[in-house]
Amino acid sequence: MKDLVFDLIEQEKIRQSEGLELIPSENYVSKAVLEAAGSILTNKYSEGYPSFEGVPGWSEEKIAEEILPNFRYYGGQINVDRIERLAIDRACRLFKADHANVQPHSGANANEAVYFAWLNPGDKVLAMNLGHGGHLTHGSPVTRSAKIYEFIPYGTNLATGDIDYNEMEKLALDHDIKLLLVGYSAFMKVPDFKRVAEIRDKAEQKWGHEILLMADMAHVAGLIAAGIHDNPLDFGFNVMTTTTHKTLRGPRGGLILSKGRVGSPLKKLEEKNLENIPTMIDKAVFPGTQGGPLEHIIAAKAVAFGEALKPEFKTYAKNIVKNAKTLAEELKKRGFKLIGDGTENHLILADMMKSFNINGKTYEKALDAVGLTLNANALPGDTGGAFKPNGVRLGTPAITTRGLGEKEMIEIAKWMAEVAKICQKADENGDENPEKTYAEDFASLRDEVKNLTKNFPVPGI
Ligand code: DSN
Repeated sequence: MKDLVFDLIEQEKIRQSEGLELIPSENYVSKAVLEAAGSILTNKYSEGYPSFEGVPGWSEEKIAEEILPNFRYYGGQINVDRIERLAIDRACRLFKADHANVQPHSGANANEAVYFAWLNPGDKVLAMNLGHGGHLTHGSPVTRSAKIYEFIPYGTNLATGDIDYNEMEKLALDHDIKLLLVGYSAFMKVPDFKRVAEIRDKAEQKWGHEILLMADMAHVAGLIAAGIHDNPLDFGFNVMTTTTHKTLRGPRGGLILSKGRVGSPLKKLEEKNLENIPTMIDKAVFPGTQGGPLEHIIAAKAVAFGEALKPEFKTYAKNIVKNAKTLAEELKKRGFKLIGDGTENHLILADMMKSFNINGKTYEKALDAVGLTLNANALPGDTGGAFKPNGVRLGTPAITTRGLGEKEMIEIAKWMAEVAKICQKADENGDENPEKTYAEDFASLRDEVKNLTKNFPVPGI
C-alpha cells in the first residue's frame, strides 16, 4: 500500500498546477533543484566545513575536482566538500561577497546566527517595526532573540510607504546600538542603502565603537542576484542574510553573505571585529547554533545559484518586476488602494478595508476558493490584529516562473476585483461565507483560473 503522504503530495501537485501562486515569498523551483533536494545526499552527516582557503578565483571544474583537507567531524566527505565549495563559490559570485555560509536551515536561523556572532546579551539592535513590514526575527517580542537582545523599531512613512530615514537616524543617535538592520517581508521600495550606511557611520562616531550593518534581503535576493536591485554589499554593508527560495528560486533554506577576511572557522579567532565577521559567522552557524548541515539542500542551493548566474535569470527577474508593476496598475484601475501607491519590486500590499470595506482574511479565503493564493497581511497602523488584518500581500515571482505576462496580469486583476466585489456585497448583508452564498460565481471564476493555468505548466511537475 502506498503511504498516505504520497497521495497528499499528489493532491498538492494538482493544487499547485491548477491554481496561481501569488504569495510573494513562494516560487516554483526547477526540476534540477528538486532532484538535488530529493537526492541521496540526505543520507550524509557532515558537521563542520570544507576548506575554502585558496579557492576564490578557481574555475568551477577545478572546485569540483580538487580534494582539499577539511574541518569536518565525520569521514566520507569527499563529494559533499566539493558540492558545498561550489555552493559557496557561486553564492559569492552572485552577490559579490567575500564569503558565504550556505548552511543555515532557514532565513530565521541565518539571522539568529548573525546576532549570535556579533552581539552580547542586552546589546541594542535598530530594526524595522514588524507592523510596518519588518520580520518576526527582527525583534518581535515572541522570539528568542528579542528576549536576549534589545530591539528598537524604526517605522515607515505611511504616506510614501518608504523607510522613515530621519527617524532611523534619530534613533541611531539616541541609542547606543551595536547592529543596524535593514530588512523586511512586506515592503515594496528599494531601500536607500547609501543613506543607511551614512547613518551607521554617524552612529559609530557618536558611540565610539563598530556597528554591524546588516541587510536581510530574503524577499529581493533574486532581484539583487540579477543586478536589477541595489546590492547592500556594494554600499558598505558587512552582512546580508537571505532565504534561498522566494525570488532566488532555490530550495527552502538560508544563506549568509559577508564582506571581510575569510579565516579558518574552527581555529581560535584572534579578534572580534568587523573585518573578521565572515569567520565569526561560520563559528556562529556551526557549532554555535546548528549541528549537521543539510547537504541535499546545500546541493540544491548550489544548483539554484548556478541557474541564477545564467543570463536568462536576469530576464526572469526583470519580468517579475514588470509583471508586479502591471498588476499593481491594473488593480488600481479597479479600485484597489495600494500601500506606496504601487511597487518597485515583486511585492504589492493592498488595503482591502479602504478599497472594499472587507478585511484581508475574508478576502484571502475567498480567493483561495477560485484558485488564487495570497496572504492576509497587517498594514502599517493596522487595527485588525494579526488574524484579521486589513491588508493582503501578493507578488509575482511564482507566476512569472510559469511564464505569465502582461495579458495574464490583467486577467488576474479582473478576477481579484470580481471576488472583492462579491465579498463586499456579502459583507454588507452580514454574510461571512460568500464562497457558499455565491457558489455559482465562484465556480465559474474557478474554471476561468483553471483554464488559464493549462497553458502555463509548473516546472518540475
Ligand atoms: N514567511 C516569509 C514571508 O512570507 O515573507 C518571511 O519569513
